[in-house]
Amino acid sequence: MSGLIGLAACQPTPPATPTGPAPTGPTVETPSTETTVPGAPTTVAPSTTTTAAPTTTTAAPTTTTAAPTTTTTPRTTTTTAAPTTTTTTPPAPGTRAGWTLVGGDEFNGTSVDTSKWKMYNNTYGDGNHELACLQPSNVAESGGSLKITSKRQTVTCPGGSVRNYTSGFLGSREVGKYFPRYARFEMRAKLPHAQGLWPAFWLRHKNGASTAEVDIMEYFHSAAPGKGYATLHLDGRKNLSKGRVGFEPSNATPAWHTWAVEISPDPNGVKFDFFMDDVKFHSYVDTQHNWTASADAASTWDIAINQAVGGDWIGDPDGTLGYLRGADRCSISGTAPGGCVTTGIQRVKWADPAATTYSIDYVRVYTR
Ligand SMILES: [Ca+2]
Repeated sequence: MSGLIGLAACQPTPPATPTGPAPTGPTVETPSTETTVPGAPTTVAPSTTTTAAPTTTTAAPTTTTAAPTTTTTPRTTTTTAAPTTTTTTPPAPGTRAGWTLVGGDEFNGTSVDTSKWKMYNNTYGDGNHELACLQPSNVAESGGSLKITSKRQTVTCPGGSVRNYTSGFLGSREVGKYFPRYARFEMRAKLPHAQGLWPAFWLRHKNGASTAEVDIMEYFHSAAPGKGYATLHLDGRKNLSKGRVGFEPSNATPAWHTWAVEISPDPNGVKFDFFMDDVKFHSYVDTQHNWTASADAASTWDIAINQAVGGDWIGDPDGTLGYLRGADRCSISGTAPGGCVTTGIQRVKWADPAATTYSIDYVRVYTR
């Protein structure tokens, strides 16, 4: 959740986030790497492929030979048995070969587990000029998933700021949940396609996001319709490395995709590998990593899951399509504010809550 704007210029004062700077937005520049995963974004991105076992039934030759006189050869029917079908039992949730599940949330309950997450009630994100008041009431857990729904409604947020939009944010640091430095962080989620909605899954260093931040998935619909970003901000080196990947057409009904980072020791430092649907689309080795010295290896990261509304990097949900008001420029290309390219950008559909909802099936943390 970081970007080009200097932190000093956009430090918010979130009541619930004493140590971390606000997410500071994306970049809309050409990313350092971009991976096209087969099938995306112009076709449905790869999902689980199930190959049905072939069922081969060879029709029996039916031979009836009339006897020359009164004897009839018995009717013979031969059926070749279908190949034996091997039924593979799906692995238990969270089972991953070579890894041990050490944390996360399946979100299969009926309310958010407040021993794992703090639901913000503030205007965290002011540093990016985001527009929403973040409220627990915009977060729900039901039907096997967590749902963060952004709404167009006017509320007075704690602190007195009146906002015309609401949304949700879950953080683990406020409840003391930190995770190992070297781990795999994975989410399965559906992302809404709309200008002004900015779903994200990211890690903040225990000493704050200004020390280190790992953006596992950010979706800037208006800047890169149908594509997700992974970005590193380490030791104050903003946008140190990033990659993006197409996950589905930007006018599609949102489908489930997995997003993950694997952080591992490397002979030259610390390695970050980013995956979408288990396809690696970005990798970077940080040879400096001063940030590793200032937190215990067993508890380096927190987890943040949120959906921002509006601001510098995603455009206003009800504003000019393709225009980033905060940055006063077009999100894709063109001449701001009225001549921006809008190809692939969808208008938010407030009347349909499903179209403004970021759904998360699970978050899992593994170590080797
Ligand atoms: Ca689930």
